[in-house]
Amino acid sequence: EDGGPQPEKHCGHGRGGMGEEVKRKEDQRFITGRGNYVDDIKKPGMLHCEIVRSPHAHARIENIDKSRALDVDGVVAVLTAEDLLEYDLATMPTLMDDTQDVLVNDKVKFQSQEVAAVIATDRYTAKDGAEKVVVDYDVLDPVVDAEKALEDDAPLIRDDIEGQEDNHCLDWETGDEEATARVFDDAPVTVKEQMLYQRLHPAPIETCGAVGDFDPGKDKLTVHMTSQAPHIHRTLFSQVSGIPEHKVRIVSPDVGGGFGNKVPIYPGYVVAAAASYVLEQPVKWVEERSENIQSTGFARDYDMQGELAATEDGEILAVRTDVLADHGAYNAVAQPSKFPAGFFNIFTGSYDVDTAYGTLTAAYTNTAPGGVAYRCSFRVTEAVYLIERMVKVLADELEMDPAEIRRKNFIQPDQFPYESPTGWNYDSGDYEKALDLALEMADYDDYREEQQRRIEEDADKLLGIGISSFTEVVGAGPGKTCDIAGVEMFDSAEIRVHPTGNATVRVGVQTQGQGHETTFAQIVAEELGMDVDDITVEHGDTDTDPYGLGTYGSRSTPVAGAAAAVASRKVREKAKAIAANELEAAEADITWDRESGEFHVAGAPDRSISITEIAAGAYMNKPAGEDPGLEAVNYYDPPEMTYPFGSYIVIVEIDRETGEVEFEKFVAVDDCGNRINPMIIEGQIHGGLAQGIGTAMMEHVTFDDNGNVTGGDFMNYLLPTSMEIPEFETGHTVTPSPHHPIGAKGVGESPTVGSPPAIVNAVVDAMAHGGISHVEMPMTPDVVWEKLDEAGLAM
Ligand code: PCD
Repeated sequence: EDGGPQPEKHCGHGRGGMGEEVKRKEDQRFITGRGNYVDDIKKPGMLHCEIVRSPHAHARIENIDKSRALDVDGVVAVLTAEDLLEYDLATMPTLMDDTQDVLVNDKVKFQSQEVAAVIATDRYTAKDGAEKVVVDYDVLDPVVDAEKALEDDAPLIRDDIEGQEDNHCLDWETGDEEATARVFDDAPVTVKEQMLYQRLHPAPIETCGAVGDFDPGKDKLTVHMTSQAPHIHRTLFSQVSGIPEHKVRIVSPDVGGGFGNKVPIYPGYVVAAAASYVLEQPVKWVEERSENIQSTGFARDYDMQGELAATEDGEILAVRTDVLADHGAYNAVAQPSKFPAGFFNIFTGSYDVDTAYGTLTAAYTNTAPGGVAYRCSFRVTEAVYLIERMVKVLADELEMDPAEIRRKNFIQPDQFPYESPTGWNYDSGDYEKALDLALEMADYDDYREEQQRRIEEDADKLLGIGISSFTEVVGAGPGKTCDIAGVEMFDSAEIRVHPTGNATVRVGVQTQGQGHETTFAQIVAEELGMDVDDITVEHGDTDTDPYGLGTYGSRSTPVAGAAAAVASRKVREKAKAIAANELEAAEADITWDRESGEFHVAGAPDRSISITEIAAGAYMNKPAGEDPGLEAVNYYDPPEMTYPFGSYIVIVEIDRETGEVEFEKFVAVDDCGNRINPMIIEGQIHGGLAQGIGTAMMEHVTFDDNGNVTGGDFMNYLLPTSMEIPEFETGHTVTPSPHHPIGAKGVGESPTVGSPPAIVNAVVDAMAHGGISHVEMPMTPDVVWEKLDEAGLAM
């Protein structure tokens, strides 16, 4: 073994391997309009499905009258829970083992919940039919606020759960309560802050959709669907429908963005599949934008109390937190089943803190179910927000520089592997190096002076500087601790080198825009010395791809990427025997040279051969005793997760007259270990930072007291556009993961996780001299102006 690519040295063998900025193979198809998304799929005889949704957030269904809908010319069927009951499909399990109605049987629990489905010859007719379904509701009082939901007189939402007497969903705790209390009692300094991580909605360009296609001839159900996790969806579809798993095929074609929104199974998918089974014709269901925002998995909605105990000179002694979580009408959070609060335990962040304790209470409310990991490895976003905000609160309390206080508390490079007080094993890190680079790129000292000058001169615009030095945790498994619906979280890759010297790679993960068709080919190109153009990557079809757990939680590189490297090395091992045969040398004398990507005969450098050249040998001239063929598969169970990190510095200007916040400078330094494709990484960082800005400045799903979603469309749920996005300055350091075969960590979510606290810290920083310690997200101008006013800084 040659030890794999080395940090910073893996660039440029010129074959499109590790570290090269290979242009994205898939973009040829996307930019010429040849992508193939679910809504592009057309089948002979295909019908269309439209879902009738409840206008009420909480109501009992008294009657559903289908007759007028069935009278519409072109309407083929109207399905209700009663129809689905016959096939035992009226309910489905959530990823957290709760039971959710596919179509409401008795009681509606959130606005826009699925009540009936109209199937027609085209989409418009289906919509006309849906408007003619008459549903009689007995409207009940809703509760859309987690705190109110837990009050004694709150209406009971889950009367379908036996023994459930209130809206309490679950309790969770981590760390050492007593030890933490002792540290807080004796600590010279303590700080406390209450902060809401507001309800957000991932907003992929493509909404959710499916084409159910039951083939009665083969007794086989194919579902083309917008899925981030096709294999696990196949297993669940089989379990729920009773159709044997080998008779179920899930195809995830091109997916127009996932962001965690396409991890759960939604009623619409099940309805399309069930309808095609019942009607024996393909049925397409594609959601509209407001249906997506109002009924599919939301994210965040954590109301957090943060506390730090520290010494006078800023050494953090303990962290404590208490969270109230809104889980919506069902417990449908999308995270490994043993982690009811996701990876929130990691709330001690990048800091070497001995003692920590956290509690969480979750409530049911009359809102859409969710708690999906929106560009977030299972609640790490909330955890990072908590600790990075609290460090700023402490710095202000102690009048210390926020960079200095971070430096003082960082876990040091020689402490890795590091075990956190809540039991998490960080693989590697060099936090100070990333922070120093970010400070330098941001001209930190100059801006501090400028900030002071503006305060002294009572300038119209305040300057604020925010820092976030986050640590992420991505790449779930290992299987022993992480599973989805019981299936352990491993991933896979299969490589077939064909006789003419090119290869097909199939992976268990599923790209939604991340560029896997390019980066997985790069991993294999690096390991096999092949040209990246000679490698095709396939994914998203459970009939042909090896089983994998899917793409979310930035796990593709850490897990399937590792599988691709290991499978490549298996191929290389077999190729070695063929190389020996071709070069007429003993196998023991053959060595692999990463630089040239060829096998050499030891001591005779002119006698060399590439895998492309010997592929034919595997089929036409195989050595005695070897099996024909040149392929390998690997199922990779990661020994640990990977811990990417970074330091972001945001400099804002705040208009004291309007409360408007403008970005003056936005610096992002990321470390994701060895980098496969720096250009793709930069794209990932830009996209994630834009979403972080949306989070901090604009996005919020809101409800009125009647349970109406008031932030349920793009008029009211504000997404950032290019107008709101500043220039980003990106930088990187490289600290390889010691346990990953190519030393890589995930990176896709880092920018969304790391940036909101940096932005809020910057806005708070601008007003800190007025005594402001916190500003709630989204920081719209009115919110900021109120704070300016409170601080006596408004003009
Ligand atoms: N990379 C490189 N290197 C390294 C790492 C990484 O190169 N070191 C790259 C890869 O290969 C890819 C990317 O980058 O391509 C990413 O990766 P990762 O980190 O591994 O991740 P993934 O798994 O692949 O993915 C996932 C993510 C997530 S999670 C999200 S949200 C988002 C991101 O991804 N999404 C999306 N990004 C994106 N992009 C796009 N375009 N679209 C989308 O949708 Mo979740 O949990 O689901 O919430």
